[in-house]
Amino acid sequence: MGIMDANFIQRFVRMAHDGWVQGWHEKNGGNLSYRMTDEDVALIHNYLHTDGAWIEIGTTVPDLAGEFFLVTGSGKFFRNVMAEPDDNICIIQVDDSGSKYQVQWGLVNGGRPTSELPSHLMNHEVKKKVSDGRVRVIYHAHPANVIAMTFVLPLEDEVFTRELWEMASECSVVFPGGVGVIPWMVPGGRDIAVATMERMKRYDVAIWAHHGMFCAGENFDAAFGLMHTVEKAAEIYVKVRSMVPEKRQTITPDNLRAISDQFNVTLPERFLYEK
Ligand code: 2HA
Ligand code: ZN
Repeated sequence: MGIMDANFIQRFVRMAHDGWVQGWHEKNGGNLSYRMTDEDVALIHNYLHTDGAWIEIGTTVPDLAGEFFLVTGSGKFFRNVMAEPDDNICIIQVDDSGSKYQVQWGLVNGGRPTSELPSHLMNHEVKKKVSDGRVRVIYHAHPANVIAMTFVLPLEDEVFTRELWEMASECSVVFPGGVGVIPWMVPGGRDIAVATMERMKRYDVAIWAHHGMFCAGENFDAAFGLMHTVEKAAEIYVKVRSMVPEKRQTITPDNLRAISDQFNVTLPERFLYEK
């Protein structure tokens, strides 16, 4: 078996390509990470090199000590992941203190893991905890319609959640917990990582104003599907607002309550306010 035959690598590569095809990854935009299972590690163990440097993460993630992640590379293009995976993605391990990482496979022509590694790992740490270990995928993309919304709406969780839920019947079922919104911040560092991690305690979606979106999922399909659903709702929002200043009719709070009964999801009342 070659390392590229491993199912988790194939799914990672396919998702990166799917995101590129959607138009969410201009140039080196966006990044993807997957927290590997013990079985994944055992499967590809012979391909790992443990002689590289241990490098500061830029934050500490003690609850991820010793864990392995498959991640995209900094400055690498999603467009190239499928053609040359070992040049564009890598496997890293977090050290015992949770403050450093080592590249153990990939990035064969040099480079580093994603510039958003602090956000990815802090999101993984909090999601691992609140999901009892089920959430394994963190995905960051630059979808245009969600970004456009952050120029016209107040940057409040309640406002974004409600507008997105109103845009299609499936939305409140796909992200019943709602979405978090973060004001514009400098990308790449610990501050934006902390702000994102705070939202991820509650939500599976964090929108970065004038930048993009983070989604968390138990597997690749869940994380990609969430990104896709939120961005589709945002696209409908942009189309509606492009046609008329105000909606003529919409999905009402009572309609949303009826959906929650039918589909057995709990929609927090704070999103169902009267306008
Ligand atoms: O270039 O998306 O946020 C990668 C990014 C940084
Ligand atoms: Zn970005």
